Amino acid sequence: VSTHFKCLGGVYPRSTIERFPVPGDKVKWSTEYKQYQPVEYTSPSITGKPWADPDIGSSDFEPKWNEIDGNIDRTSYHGPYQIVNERPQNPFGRTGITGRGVLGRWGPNHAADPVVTRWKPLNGDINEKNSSNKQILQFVAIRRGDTGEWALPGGMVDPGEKVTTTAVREFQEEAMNSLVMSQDEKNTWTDKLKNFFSQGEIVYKGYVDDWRNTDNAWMETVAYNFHDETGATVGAIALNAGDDAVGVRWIDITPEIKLYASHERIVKDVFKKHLTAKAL
Ligand code: RP5
Ligand code: MG
Ligand code: MG
Repeated sequence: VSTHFKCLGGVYPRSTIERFPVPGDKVKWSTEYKQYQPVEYTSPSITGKPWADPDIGSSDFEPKWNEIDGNIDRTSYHGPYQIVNERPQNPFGRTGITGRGVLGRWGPNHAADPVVTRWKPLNGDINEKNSSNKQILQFVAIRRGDTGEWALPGGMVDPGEKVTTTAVREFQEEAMNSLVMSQDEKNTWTDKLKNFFSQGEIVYKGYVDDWRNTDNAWMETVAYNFHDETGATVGAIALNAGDDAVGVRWIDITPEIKLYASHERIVKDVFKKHLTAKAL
C-alpha cells in the first residue's frame, strides 16, 4: 500500500461528519494543501473505554510514541511516524478528518487477521477422498456487522497479547462463535486445532486502508495464512458467526473478489503464494 482510498471522502463511520475533500494529488503530507481544514472528531462511543487512550493533553496520559509503551505497541510497521501538534500523523497521508474517530488509540491501532485457506472441495464434499481440485483456493470470510462487507475475521490486539494469539482467538470468536462455548468445549477445540494454528505464515504486515482511519489514528495488521492442504482439519469444521460478525462462509478467491478495507489484496497475495508453491 502506498496510498489509501477507503478512508477518503464521504461521511465518517457512525457519525454525521463529512470528511474534508482530499483530491488524489493532495493525499501526501509533502504536497502543500493550503485550504485543508478537516474537522476534529473523536467518537463519544470510545470515551472512557478501557481499551481506548485518554485525550491528548489529559494529565494521566503520557504516551511514548514510536515505542512499546508498557503493554501497548505504539510502533508502526512502516518506521517512525511524525508527531505534529502533539498528535501522531498518519504515514499514508491526509484522510479529511483529525482526532481518533472511532479508533481507540492515537497513532497505530494494531490488529491481526487470520487467512484460513483450503482447496475448494469437488461436489461440495470435503470428506471425499481426493476431493480437492487444487484449482480454486477458498478462505474463511465473515460478514461484518458494521458495513455488511465480507472480510477477514480479524480483530484488535489486546494489550500485551501476542499477535499470533490474536489471530487465532479472533478466528475462534468470529468464525466459530467461541464466545458462547463452555470452557470445556473451548479447550477441546483449542487442542484439536493446536497443530493447525501453530503453522501460520506471515503474508502481510502493515497499514490497512480502513474506512475508520483518520489523520491521527490508523489501522495496521499482521495477516497469517493457515492452510489446510487436505481439507481435513479446519476445512471440515462447521463455521458459526460470532461476536461482531453476522455471517461466515468459505469464499473462492477470484480476480473479481471485493472485500472490506484492503483485505482483497491480502487474500490475492495468498492465492499467488499457493499457485507458485504448486508450480515448484
Ligand atoms: C481491519 O479491521 C483489520 O484488518 C481487521 O480485520 C479489523 C479489526 O477491527 P475490528 O474487526 O475489531 O473492528 O482494519
Ligand atoms: Mg473480534
Ligand atoms: Mg473483527
